Amino acid sequence: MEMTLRWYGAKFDSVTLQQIRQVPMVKGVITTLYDTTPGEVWPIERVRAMKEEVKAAGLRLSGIESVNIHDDIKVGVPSRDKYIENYIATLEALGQNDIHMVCYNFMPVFDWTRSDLKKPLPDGSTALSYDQELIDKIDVDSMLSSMEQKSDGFVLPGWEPERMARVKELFAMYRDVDEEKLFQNLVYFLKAIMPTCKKYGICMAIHPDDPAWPVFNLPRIITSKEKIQRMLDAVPDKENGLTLCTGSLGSNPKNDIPDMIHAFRGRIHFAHVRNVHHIAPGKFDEAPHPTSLGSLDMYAIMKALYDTGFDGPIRPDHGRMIWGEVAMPGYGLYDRALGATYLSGLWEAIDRSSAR
Ligand code: DNO
Repeated sequence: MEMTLRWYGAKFDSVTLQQIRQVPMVKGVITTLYDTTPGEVWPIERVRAMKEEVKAAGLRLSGIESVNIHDDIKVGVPSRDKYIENYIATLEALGQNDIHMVCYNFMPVFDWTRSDLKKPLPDGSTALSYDQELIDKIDVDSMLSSMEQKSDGFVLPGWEPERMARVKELFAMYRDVDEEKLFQNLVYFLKAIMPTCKKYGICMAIHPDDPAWPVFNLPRIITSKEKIQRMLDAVPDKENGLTLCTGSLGSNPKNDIPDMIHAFRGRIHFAHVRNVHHIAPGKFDEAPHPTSLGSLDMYAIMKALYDTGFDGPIRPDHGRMIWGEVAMPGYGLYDRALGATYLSGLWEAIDRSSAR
C-alpha cells in the first residue's frame, strides 16, 4: 500500500503540500482540479501542471479524487453520450500524464450527506455526524444552509455552490430514476469508458454511497456486498473497481468490511480508512481512527487489506477538528496525520508479525 493524504489544491485547501510532506509515511497525494465542473474536459496542460506541483514538493500524485460525473450520465438522458466523450477526453489527459487511479461516485444529486459538520465530542473536538431522525425532519434547503454555515467558508467536495443552486432542478431530473435505472446507467457509462481505461491502465474506483442507504428518497446503489458484487460482475474488467471506504460502508453495521475486502480482492484500487461510532440505527459520529474509539475493527480491516495483497493508494479519511484547527470539515491536517500514522503503525505490525 502507498500512504497518501487528500489535497484539494493550493487555492482551496488550508493544508499545504509542505505540511503533507512532513507527515510520517505519507508518500503521495490524492488530488483533483477542484474548480472544474462535472462534464468539463480537463485540459492536459493543467493536469501536467498539477502533477509537477506535487512532484516539486517531494510527493507523488497517486490518483485523482474525483473526476465527477455529469448528472445527464446518471439520469441517462440522450446528452449523456456527449458528457461520456468529455469524460473519456479527461481520462486521456490523465493517462497521458501517467495517472492511473480515478475515484468517482454515482450518487444522485448529493455526494456524501451529514446532519452536522461540527458535532462537539466529549474531548472538546468536533466531528461530522449523521442522524437519520434529524434528516427526516428537515427539508433539503435547511440542510444546505446548515452545511454552508458550518463549513467555515470552505467549498465542500460534492457540494459545490453551482450544483446546489440547481438542487430543485436536480431532484426533478431524478424523479423517474429508480435503483435499477441508475444501475443500468452506471453500467452504460463504465462500458463506454473501459477501452480508454485499458489503453492507459487507468483503474476506476467507485466510491460507495455515504451513508449506505437512500437519502431524501433518492436511489443509492453502492451500499452493500451484493450490490457492489453486481456492479463488478456487470463490467468484469479489472479496471472497473472500487474505493473501499470503510466509513461509508461502515455506516451500516450490517456491512462486514473485512469480508468485503476478501470478496473484492484485486478489484479494490483505493482505500479510505476511517472509523465510525454507531450510536443507534441510522445514527453515527465520525470517530478518531483507532479501533477502541469507534465501532469498526481497524486492525481487522488493515489485516484484510494486507492479506489480500492490496498495493494501491490508501488514505486516512475524515478527521475530527482538533487543536483549534480551522479547515474544511473532515479535512484538517492534524487528525488525518494522526490517522495516517496509526494506520501505518498497524500495517508495520501486521507485516512484521506475518509469515509472508
Ligand atoms: C467525502 C468524500 C467524497 C468522495 C466522493 C468520490 O469526504 O469521501 O466526497 O470524494 O464521493 O467521488
